[in-house]
Parts: sequence; structure tokens; C-alpha cells
Amino acid sequence: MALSDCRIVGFPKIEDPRGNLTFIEGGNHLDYDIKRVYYIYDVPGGAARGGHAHRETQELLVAMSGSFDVVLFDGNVEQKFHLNRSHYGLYVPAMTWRHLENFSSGSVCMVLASLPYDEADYYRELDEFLVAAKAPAASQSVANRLAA
Ligand code: T46
Repeated sequence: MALSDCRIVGFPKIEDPRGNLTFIEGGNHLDYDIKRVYYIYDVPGGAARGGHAHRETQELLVAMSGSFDVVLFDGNVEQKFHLNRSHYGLYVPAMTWRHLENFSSGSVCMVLASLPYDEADYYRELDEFLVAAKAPAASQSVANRLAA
């Protein structure tokens, strides 16, 4: 999947003196039905998450609180996204290596996934991903940096 398929998606924001409300409908705001929700929280300072790609699973990452950076790599091109608003999400298609870093204190990353958890869906080895993504040899140095 090309990095150009990755994108920031905006969701409705109902502003209200009682507080704001945002909703996300699978099959409407997203092109897939949501089969799994998980979230990452209590991340210690300096920690990184990710360092893998999925064969089939599509995901939407949302900073529900605080902020963090998501570095995406399709085996050829790398791009960093900063997430810090809960009415925006980052769509990550299958076959995209992801590396999450620079978590602010108290940040929460919620993920809406297109498939249930299956370890067989992961590329956790860079070499395996680069071969599958038909990456040029020069991509290895970028990938090594994103492996953590
Ligand atoms: C991703 C980033 C943002 C489960 O049992 N069920 C699940 O749904 C998930 C996501 C994980 N796990 C288990 C598998 C491992 O034993 O939880 C453990 C930690 O998983 P992992 O090392 O993959 O966590 P992250 O934060 O590095 O990556 C996760 C997702 O795996 C990945 O798809 O995009 O969050």
C-alpha cells in the first residue's frame, strides 16, 4: 500500500457548553466496519510502540488525550504525523509499517481496527516486510530506525 493512501480523517464535532461530542461510524466515516477497539495508555516517557505492519488489517489511530507522533513507512517513503486532537484520526492501510513515539504525559491512543486480533496478520520482522512490500534496498536504513 502506498503512503499516499494514509491520511488524516476529520470527524463530526458537536460543540456544546456541556462539552464537545465526536462520533465515528464504521462504514460511514470509515470505509470499513470496526471489528476491534483497543487503546494504549500510561505510556512511560521516552517509550515507543509499534514497529510492525499488518498484512490485512486497516486501522484508524486517534489521540483521545494528549499527543504523540506516528511515523509511517510503506517500504519506500516515510512520513511523520503528529496527532493531538480527538476529532481527527490517522487512517493506516494494510502493508504500512508504523512506529509511535514522543507520547506526551497522560496521552491515550485509541485504535479502531478492521479485523480482530490475529498475530498471523503481523509483519514484525523488517526484512520480511520489506520483501513483501517490494521495497528498494536503500529502504533498509530507514526501516532500521523505525524498528523500535
Ligand atoms: C498498532 C499499534 C498502534 C492483543 O492481545 N490484542 C490486541 O488487539 C492487540 C493490539 C495486542 N494484543 C497483545 C499482543 C501483544 O502480546 O498485546 C501485546 C502488545 O501488542 P503490540 O506489541 O503489538 O503493541 P503495540 O503498541 O506495539 O502495537 C499496537 C498494535 O499491535 C498495532 O497494530 O498499530 O498498537
